[in-house]
Amino acid sequence: MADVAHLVSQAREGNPRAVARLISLVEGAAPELREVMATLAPLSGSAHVIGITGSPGVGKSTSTSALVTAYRQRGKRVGVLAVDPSSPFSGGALLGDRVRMGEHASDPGVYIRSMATRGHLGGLAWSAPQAIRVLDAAGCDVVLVETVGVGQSEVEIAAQADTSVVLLAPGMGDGIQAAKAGILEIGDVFVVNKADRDGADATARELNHMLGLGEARGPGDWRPPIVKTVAARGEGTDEVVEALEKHRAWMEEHGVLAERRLKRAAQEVETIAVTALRERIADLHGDKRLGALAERVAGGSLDAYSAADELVEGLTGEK
Ligand SMILES: Nc1nc2c(ncn2[C@@H]2O[C@H](COP(=O)(O)OP(=O)(O)OP(=O)(O)O)[C@@H](O)[C@H]2O)c(=O)[nH]1
Ligand SMILES: [Mg+2]
Repeated sequence: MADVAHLVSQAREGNPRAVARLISLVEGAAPELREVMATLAPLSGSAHVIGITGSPGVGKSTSTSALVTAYRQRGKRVGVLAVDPSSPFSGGALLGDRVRMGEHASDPGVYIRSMATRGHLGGLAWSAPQAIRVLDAAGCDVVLVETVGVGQSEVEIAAQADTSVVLLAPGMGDGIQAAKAGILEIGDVFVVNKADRDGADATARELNHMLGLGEARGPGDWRPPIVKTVAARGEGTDEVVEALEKHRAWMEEHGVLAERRLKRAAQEVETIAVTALRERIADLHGDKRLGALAERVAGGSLDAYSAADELVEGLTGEK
């Protein structure tokens, strides 16, 4: 068994191996998981969690890397979590990310970690928040969560983040795609990357138009800004950081940050509880209680609903 208290204090001192070890423990649902989470609970909550999402190849990793540079210049410690819902591989950085994040590999103020969620019990909803909490407790001021994918995984990531950045690029038919996938609703900040290519202005205009078509905003409501970037050259990155800081300030001013985190906590507790219940229910085959109830239902002395109620009570009443 790992010495959790020792690992946590090392992680808070900035030891990258301790951080990596803690993430492995929570990700692999190790026996130490509960102790790790209990130790981290009072230590987390100060990081700004930023989700970065968008279609494959739009420039998420390049933008993430540029953001890391910008935040490091501002003296912030940064955690990066690259989540790939389609990959069964975890641990090291993905090959492409390793290349694009390479310049940060030796920076002690940056932690980079990739995470696969396929085949994970509870998937993204279960594993990402716990890894985020490790990075937060380890003293990261900013945690960038990059996720590739469409639809559900993007929406799930948005639910984990304080601020969601949606990336688009010109000439990918992204505008229409975004509207379809419900991405317009999750974006707090929109970035049109690859602005060195033709069509960036048109994409930004189209997006602006679509955002404007949404329901009327009241005074004090957040109007998601659209920032054009050339992430490959770091152009526009300062404006993105500015938009992110503004969004955080706006959330704090309007109580939205607390609201989002409360919602997230409720969802996390629910996911863990449902997973635990599902595990117990999956264990029921051959369970004596089920057998006895089944006999009564088959014999007509008990209806199936009452039997199910009894069974659920039996499952939740014990520890
Ligand atoms: N022209 C141009 N190319 C860019 C820019 N930013 C990124 N690219 C290139 O676009 C390609 C994809 O960039 P990535 O950062 O890997 O994109 P991604 O969204 O992380 O890709 P996946 O993780 O595979 O979904 C790479 O070849 C980048 O060099 C940009 O601003 N302009
Ligand atoms: Mg990437």
